[in-house]
Amino acid sequence: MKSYEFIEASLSDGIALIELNRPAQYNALNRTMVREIVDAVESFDRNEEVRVIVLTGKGRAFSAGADIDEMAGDDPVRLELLNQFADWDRLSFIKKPIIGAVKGYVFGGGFELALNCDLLIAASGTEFSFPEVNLGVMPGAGGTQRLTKIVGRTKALEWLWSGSRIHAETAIQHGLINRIVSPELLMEETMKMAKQIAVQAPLAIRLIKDSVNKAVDYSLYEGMQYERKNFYLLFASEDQKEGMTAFIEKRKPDFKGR
Ligand code: CO8
Repeated sequence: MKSYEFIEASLSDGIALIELNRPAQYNALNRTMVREIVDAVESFDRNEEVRVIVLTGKGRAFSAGADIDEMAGDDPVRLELLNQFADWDRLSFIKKPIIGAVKGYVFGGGFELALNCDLLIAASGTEFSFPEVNLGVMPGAGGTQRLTKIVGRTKALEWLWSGSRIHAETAIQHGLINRIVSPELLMEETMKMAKQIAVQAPLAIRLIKDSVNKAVDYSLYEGMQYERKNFYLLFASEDQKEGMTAFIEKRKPDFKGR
């Protein structure tokens, strides 16, 4: 397994684990760290052994956001030339499921990273916030867009303008997260969910993600046409034959991802 400076990556039983590893700074995201996260996610996405990717943070927080020390001296020309968001954009092309296991602070860029996960499990006590407004700026890695698409314009504006902390209980009411669990059980419950997905037919899991993501941007008609093509495509897979044969033969299917 490749080693990184600011994250740890490991793989066990088809489940890849990426841990943000800058706990003394609450996993504040510097640019190298973001590049490492994207590199690890992409290599797991290409690795045939991997069925699900889990993203979490070491220490007390998921992430307190972008590294303020690193960006405090930035100017627009430097930002344009750096083109740092090109790294973030690559996360939108990941085909496999990403489950975020979050706790403590999920702030700013850390919140944006969480919004790039497909499913989120939060430890009780987790707080989400876009505090950029307190620093005289705003989210830049998709926060205004992704948050609005999930919670709607009214709540998004309230949260983004106030910079206030949103508790896990509020986050779940607004569909931001899937589950709240006690902090001690965060990884156990996350792995349980990851395993449930990992045993399903990988191509079906992949094309479901692809189709659901299209629902966010497409009209209903375009989305339905897109879904249909993916449905037809799965009938070209060995796993469709295996899944339906296993049902008829009253046994468990053994999916291969082909
Ligand atoms: N950047 C850099 N260092 C940080 C950050 C951060 N975002 N957050 C915490 N740290 C560091 C502190 O400087 C401190 O370091 P040191 O011990 O060397 O002084 C250490 O982590 C511990 O922090 P605190 O002493 O402040 O700990 P507290 O428990 O008192 O407070 C908080 C914890 C509430 C999380 C507090 O640290 C805080 O408010 N942090 C800043 C949160 C914030 O404003 N985040 C938004 C940043 S802007 C952003 O994310 C823009 C996204 C743009 C695109 C994404 C590109 C990556």
